Amino acid sequence: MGDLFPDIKKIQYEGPLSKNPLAFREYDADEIVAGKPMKEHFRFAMSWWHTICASGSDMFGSGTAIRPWDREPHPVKRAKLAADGAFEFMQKLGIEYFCFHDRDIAPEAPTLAETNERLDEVCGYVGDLMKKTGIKLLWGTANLFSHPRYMHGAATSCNADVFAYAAAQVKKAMTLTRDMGGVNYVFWGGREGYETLLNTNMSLELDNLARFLKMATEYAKEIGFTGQLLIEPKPKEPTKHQYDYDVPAVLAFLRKYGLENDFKINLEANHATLAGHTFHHELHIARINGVLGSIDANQGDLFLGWDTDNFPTDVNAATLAMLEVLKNGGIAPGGFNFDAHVRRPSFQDDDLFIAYIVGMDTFAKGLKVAAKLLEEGEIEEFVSKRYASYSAGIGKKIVDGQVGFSDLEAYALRNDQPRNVSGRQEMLEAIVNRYMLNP
Ligand code: XLS
Ligand code: NI
Ligand code: NI
Repeated sequence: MGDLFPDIKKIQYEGPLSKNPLAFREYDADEIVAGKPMKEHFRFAMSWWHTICASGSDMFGSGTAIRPWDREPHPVKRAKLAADGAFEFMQKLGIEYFCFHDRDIAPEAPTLAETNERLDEVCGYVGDLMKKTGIKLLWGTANLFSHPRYMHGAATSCNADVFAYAAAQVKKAMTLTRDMGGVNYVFWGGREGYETLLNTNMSLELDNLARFLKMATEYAKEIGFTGQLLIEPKPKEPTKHQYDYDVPAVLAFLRKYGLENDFKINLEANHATLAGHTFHHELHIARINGVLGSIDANQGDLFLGWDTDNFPTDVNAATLAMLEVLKNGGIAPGGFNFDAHVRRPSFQDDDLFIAYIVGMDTFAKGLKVAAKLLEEGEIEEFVSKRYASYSAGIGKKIVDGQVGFSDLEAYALRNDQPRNVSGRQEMLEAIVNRYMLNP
């Protein structure tokens, strides 16, 4: 283990009553819950951009955090030192995966060829650290949104030269992801959307986005990259309207262009809330459509209304999310990537550790509560009773396709006072609370 965070020791599990901010209270990596160790349920990952690169800068001011590697002026040396820091950080937290954008790991150089050389050098270095530590790559991706060339979008740019540049960037990022043994590759359409329809040919932009993704699937096959391809929905920010708005929009897009067998979905909690949904809702839709691929674990500040990417601390939301993950039979080969950054005033290095600990603890608690809820089955039993009318009589005939409108009219004329019973929402919420508060 390195010594860029000399004051932090390996984080230990100390049990729910520990007052030590640098200890786990709920996450005990090897504890068996619902048949497997906690760490296998989650496959927690560190986000390179928010953890290693983020400085706390915002629209109104420059960064507040200076990390140990920021003092190194040479860009490639700094990138390698940052990689040392990243692996020390993950080892101390017991995190076994990471995720990165091409531009997080090595900064852009004056030309594409030089940038690629830099990437090769730093990724080679990271690859050695992976071998040494056993830490793995959950997913790679390409940053197609920060550089000014992407002002009009990448695959949906009005400028075909930019489309080509974006393709070159994804080609390189996917090749590196394969070389580093990555098990997923993510497409978040950073600027794939529009600001005003007055200057936008939406029909061409969407066709081009599909062409781009099709080429990506072909290239993956060509190079033998067998990882899962993921699309990450987000409704807005940075553009006013992003095409991959939410799970239903992505599903409709994939089906329209015949791409539905090639992609699954990487769901981020804060993107769900930006779209006006709960995280639970988006996870549920993805699961029942068989496309729940991976998770970007974070939480939005609902009073601010943008992608605040807070660390997740809401145990109730985590419990509902874990219900979906368990019902999905797990999330592998996906995982839980902390797409979250510390608040601007939380600028000290130990804040990074504390933030990851609370995120991991929140999901660990959610997992335990969800596992218990499913084991006892009170909610499942309620739901199955609620729909019992479809298991016999007229309901069964509807489900089996044995009746049409005329049969149903005849039935309704005979039974013209349907009787309903309560949906019991408050009772069900109380049940969730009972499991959450009395383990
Ligand atoms: C930004 C996205 C981004 C993706 C990866 O809002 O969440 O971080 O996860 O490009
Ligand atoms: Ni994300
Ligand atoms: Ni986000």
